[in-house]
Amino acid sequence: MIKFHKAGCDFMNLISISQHLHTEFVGRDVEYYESISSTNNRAKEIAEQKLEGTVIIAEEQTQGKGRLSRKWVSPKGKGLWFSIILKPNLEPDKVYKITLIGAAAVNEALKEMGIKSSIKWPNDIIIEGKKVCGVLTEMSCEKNRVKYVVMGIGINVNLELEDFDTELKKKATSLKVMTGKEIDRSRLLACVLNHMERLYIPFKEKGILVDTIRICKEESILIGKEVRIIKGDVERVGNVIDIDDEGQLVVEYEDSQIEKILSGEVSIRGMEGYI
Ligand code: BT5
Repeated sequence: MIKFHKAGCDFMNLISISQHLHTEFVGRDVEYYESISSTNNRAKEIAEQKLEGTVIIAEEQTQGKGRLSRKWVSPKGKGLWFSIILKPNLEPDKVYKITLIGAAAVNEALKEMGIKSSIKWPNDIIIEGKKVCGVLTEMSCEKNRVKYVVMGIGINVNLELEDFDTELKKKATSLKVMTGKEIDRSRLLACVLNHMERLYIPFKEKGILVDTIRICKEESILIGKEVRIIKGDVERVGNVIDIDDEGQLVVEYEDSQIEKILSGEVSIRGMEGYI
């Protein structure tokens, strides 16, 4: 059973979501909007009153956001713009691991739907060098414990290239553009939620992240590549040699120094263009 709070109506189809959803708690309470500023913001407003696994989803976001207050383009009826409320018993400095669970879940869901993609640690899903999905994890904490985490996921499902401005066209794409086919958003949503819960439960219950890390490594677009790491004003070039068991990116610099990087601390660009 899914509890569906619906304002307005569109083809985001409850029956189709239910048919494909196999979760215990993720996506069992869904708040749906035709238009909203940002599903992450709405999720944060209601997180304390809601059960873990509640999903906020919108056809359109007028102020969709990325990390560091960047803008996330979220046009109407073409994407999956949603947020999941989570309540892990966790220290705030471990929350970065939840972003990796989100990225791994999306990658697995795309694979299940026959679409080959890669993970650009920590929060992007890439197809042929272009971004089709981003994950934004936000949290509220008290006394060094997490009160709630909001995991926001944006997937460019049926967007056309014209939905992106000239700058974004160079680095963003959609599943429809890449596959030439319209994708069933309801099925893809259910698929992401299924994988998300499968990967999240062992982490929540026992801190186990093995499957998530395996997926992030196997599907990594960064391991073995030379990258530029930007931290504030400082930029360094290094080689990505691994993602460790804690989900940190392991980078070796030209002077053989090795650094482990936590998600959220850095921006990474490929040597040529974006990836
Ligand atoms: C992200 O940030 O990739 C996280 C995006 C999270 C979006 C979801 S949608 C549901 C939920 N509610 C929200 O308000 N947000 C979350 P970041 O790594 O900082 O990447 C942001 C950058 O990606 C922007 O600066 C643009 O360059 C680019 N970008 C913007 N919109 C895009 C899109 N639709 N597809 C691909 N790239 C985009």
